[in-house]
Amino acid sequence: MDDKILNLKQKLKNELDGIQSLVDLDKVRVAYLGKKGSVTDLLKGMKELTNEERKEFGKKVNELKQNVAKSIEDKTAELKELEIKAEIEAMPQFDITTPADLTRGSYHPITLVQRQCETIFKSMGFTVEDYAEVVTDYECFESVNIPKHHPARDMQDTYYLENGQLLKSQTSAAQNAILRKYGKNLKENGVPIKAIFPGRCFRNEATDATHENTFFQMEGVMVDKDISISNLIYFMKTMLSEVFRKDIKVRLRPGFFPFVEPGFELDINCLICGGEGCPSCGHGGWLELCPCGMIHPEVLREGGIDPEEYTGFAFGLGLTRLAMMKYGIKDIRDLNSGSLKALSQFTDDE
Ligand code: FA5
Repeated sequence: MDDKILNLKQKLKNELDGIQSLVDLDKVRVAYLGKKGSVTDLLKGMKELTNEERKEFGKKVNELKQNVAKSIEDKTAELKELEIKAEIEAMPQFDITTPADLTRGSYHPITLVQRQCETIFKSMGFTVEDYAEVVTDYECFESVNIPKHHPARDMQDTYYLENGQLLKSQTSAAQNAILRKYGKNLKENGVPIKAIFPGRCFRNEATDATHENTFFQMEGVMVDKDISISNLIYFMKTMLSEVFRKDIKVRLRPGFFPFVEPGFELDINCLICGGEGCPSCGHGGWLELCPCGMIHPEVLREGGIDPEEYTGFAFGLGLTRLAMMKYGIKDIRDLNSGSLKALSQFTDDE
């Protein structure tokens, strides 16, 4: 019997020496320690032994079992280490003496302009609000006085989702929520509503140098007693002179939006061509930048605010177009191009 044990030990050693993979090693484990394995097999011969011999032999088989398990364990560790070494060797080699590339990322021009606008409006007491991109028909249209089938909907070719919601086509979609959020403080404590809400908008547009299907707007509202067009013009002027820090020509002309009355279009003289006319301004010399107006009484009422007592203004600044004018970007499509060469050259001038 002792010979059998010795033979098994020697056999196992030889086999382990030749093993190269963990899969093969597991086969050896089963062959020795499994239910029908060689070590378990040794116990079958015990019937012929005397009690005393059986005790002695049982002890030896147990020792052998532990021995085999330990050898397999050691071999497993050895193979795992070899595997890791092979993985490391297969990895691409780095030359640690190469100087580091310290080029830093940069903010997208729209982010830069948005942050500038936020800083300007915050300094004038406005809060900055965030709003969803997927909204309901009520939020985007009905709450701002554009009922179903109103022709003004044709101006915004909207992406509807199968569940009836839609991708926000204008930041005005947040107006009702803002009026409701701050209306209580206005009515109970006399604190004016002053908020801006930048956001991404989506329209099914035929794209050109000034139109994208995905673009940014920044909405702003102010509601209090006795708010008038003069307040609106003051805030628009302040914002533009802070953003551009130079004299720019703007013009205000009548514009129709169902949620303002009266409504205006605020255009900026094209800074790419100086007003001569070019593809960046649709050859008109002026670029529609920031429609605005006095909030329609229906919109105030729908937001829970009494239009007999309060008035307010709203504007919808085209942030993407503002970035174009501020940084001299001729084609709006460059802004969504993802081209680092085109987009990484702008910095914050604050
Ligand atoms: C609106 O979206 C109104 N909600 C704005 C408004 C708010 C009016 C509050 C009155 C009071 P309009 O569709 O004109 O209006 O878009 C506003 C601005 O967003 C435009 O002047 C333009 O600067 C920008 N804009 C509109 N469509 C696009 C587009 N496809 N690509 C890039 N910019 C666009």
